[in-house]
Amino acid sequence: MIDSLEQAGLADIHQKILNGQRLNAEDGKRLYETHHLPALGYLANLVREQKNGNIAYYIYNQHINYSNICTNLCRFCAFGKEKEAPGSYEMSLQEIEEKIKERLGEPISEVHIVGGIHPDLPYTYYTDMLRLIKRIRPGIHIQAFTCVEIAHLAELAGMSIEETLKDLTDAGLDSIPGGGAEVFSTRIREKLCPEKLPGGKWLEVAKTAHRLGIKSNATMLYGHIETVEERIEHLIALREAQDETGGFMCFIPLAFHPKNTGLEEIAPTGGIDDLKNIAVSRLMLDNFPHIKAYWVMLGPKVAQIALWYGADDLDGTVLEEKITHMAGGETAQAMTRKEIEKLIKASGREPVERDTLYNHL
Ligand code: V47
Repeated sequence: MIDSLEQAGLADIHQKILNGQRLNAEDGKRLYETHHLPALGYLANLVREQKNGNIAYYIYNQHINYSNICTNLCRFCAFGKEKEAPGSYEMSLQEIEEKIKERLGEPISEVHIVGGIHPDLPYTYYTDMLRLIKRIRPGIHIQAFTCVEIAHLAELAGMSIEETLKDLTDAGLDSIPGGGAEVFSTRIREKLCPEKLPGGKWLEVAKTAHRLGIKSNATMLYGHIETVEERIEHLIALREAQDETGGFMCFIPLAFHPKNTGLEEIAPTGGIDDLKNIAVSRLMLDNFPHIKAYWVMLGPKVAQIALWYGADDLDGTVLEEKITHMAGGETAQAMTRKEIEKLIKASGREPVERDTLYNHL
C-alpha cells in the first residue's frame, strides 16, 4: 500500500495521519480529487480502526416523519409540501400513539422523529408528542427535531433556543438528529433553500444543545450543485464546532436523491462519490467519534463497502422512512436485525447493536 500511496501522491497525508496531525483544507481537496480510491480507503480505514476497531454499529430504531407540510420548500427536497398540495399530510397525536403502540413488542431503543417546518401546528403539539411517546414507551430514547425545527419551535414558543431545549428535554427529548445542515455555504443556501435556517444558526443551535448536555449528529447533503471547496468548508466548520463543545456523536454524509425534487436534471450520485464522502469525512473530522453510512440513502451494498472506507455505523432497522423514498430512493423501508448483522458479518466486521449514545447493548 505504501507504493500505492506514493503513486496516488498521498504519502505526505499518510505521514500526517500516522503522526496524528490534523488535515487542512488543501489536504481535504486533494483527497476528494484523487482517483485512487483504494489509497483513500486505506487512509480512512486507518483512522476508522484506530477509533472503532473492527466494530460496525447498528441500532434497532423506528422513524416517524410526523408531517411533510413545510414552509421552507427546499429545492432538493421531495418530502416537503405546501399545506394544500396533493400528498401533504400531518399525523395527529393519536396516529403517532398508534405507530408507537404497533411496535411495543419489538426491542426498539430509539425513535427518530423529523418533520417539515409546519406553518401552524402549535408548540404544544411537539411537547405533547414527546410526553405521549415517553408515557407509552418510558425507556425509549427520543432523537427528535433537527436544529432547523428546534429554531422554529423556539420562535413558536417565544423562548430562547436554550429555554426551548430545556423545555423539550423536560417533555422527553433526549438527543437531536443531524438533518437540516445541508451545505453551510451561503451560496448554496441562497440557491437551494433560501427560507431555511442559515448555516451559522444551525451550528449555534447544535452548540447550545451540547452546552446543555444534549448530544446531536451532523449531516452534509452532497451530490447536487456544491463544489469540493464548499464540502471542505462544511466539514471544517463542523470540526471547529466539535472542538468547542464535543457534543457531536456522528457525522452522516447524505447522498442527494433527485427524483421529484426541483433538481431532477441532476444525476444521482455514483458509488465512487459516495465512498469518497465517507472516507474524506472520516479523515477531516478527526474529532468525531463515528461516521455513519446511512444504508437507506446509499443502498445496502455501498453502505456495506463503506465499512472499509471510514464508516463504523450503518444506522438501523429504520422502518418507514419518507424523505429518501419520496425522492426516488429504491432501498427497502426497513431491514431486520438479522439482515443488518448478515451484511456486517459478510464484510468481515463485528456487528454491535448500540443505543443512540453508542453504548453497546
Ligand atoms: O435534512 C432532503 C436530507 C435530511 C433529500 O441524525 C435529502 O442519525 C437526499 O438528516 N436526497 C433528513 N437527502 C435526514 C437526516 C438523517 C437521516 C438519517 C439519520 C440521521 C441521524 C439524520 O435529508 C434533510 C436533508 O438534508 N434530504 N431531501 C434528497 N432529495
